[in-house]
Amino acid sequence: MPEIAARPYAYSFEPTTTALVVIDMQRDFIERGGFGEALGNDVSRLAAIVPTVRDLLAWARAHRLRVVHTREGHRPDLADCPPAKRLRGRPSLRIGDAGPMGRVLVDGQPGNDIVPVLAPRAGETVIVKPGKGAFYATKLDVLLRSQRITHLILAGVTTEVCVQTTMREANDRGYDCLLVEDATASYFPEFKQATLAMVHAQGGIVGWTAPFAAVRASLP
Ligand code: C5J
Repeated sequence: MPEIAARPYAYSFEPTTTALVVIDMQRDFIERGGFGEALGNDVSRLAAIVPTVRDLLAWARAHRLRVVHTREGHRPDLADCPPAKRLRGRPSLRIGDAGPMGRVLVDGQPGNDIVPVLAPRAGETVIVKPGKGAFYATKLDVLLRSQRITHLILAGVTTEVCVQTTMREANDRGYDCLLVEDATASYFPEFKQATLAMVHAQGGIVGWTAPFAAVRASLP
């Protein structure tokens, strides 16, 4: 069985039962003028991982791993966006408001699209999720189980919010999860580092982490 040189120890996986899950690499978080910037963040930190995520996708496709993309997106009527989410803070744009890339975090709007270079291909799964975790209020678990997926390799943004939440949800559901260290980013570098440490502390309490080079080396 292939092995990835990971922290806290080697991660074994079978390509036929492993999916790459790319979290929320959407324009709203990564491009200027979107929700990420409206919250006061420097989006260049997130844009910096796009080439690595592109290479990770190419690796997964070449080795026929299943590929899942997620987008954080709400219904146009915002019925799936509770006030506890919409009304927090004092951003210049709230979820559902019209911005330079259409309505913020609304499914079907230009800003909700995945950045073009990482666009899903035919046959890949796209999960539109109203929460931070990709398992909450979606069919992700059913889809993965019907495809006999037991292992998840995760990438995307932001490390400590939607990526970490998804990884914890997945681990509680019995999936063995590995987070690709240089294919995930946060607006706060210290939060990213803390999240990586939290994942692989205590013998891998949430899962494993490894750089993309180690992932690629496991299946040349
Ligand atoms: C956030 C995400 N940060 N994809 N979403 O609100 O992490």
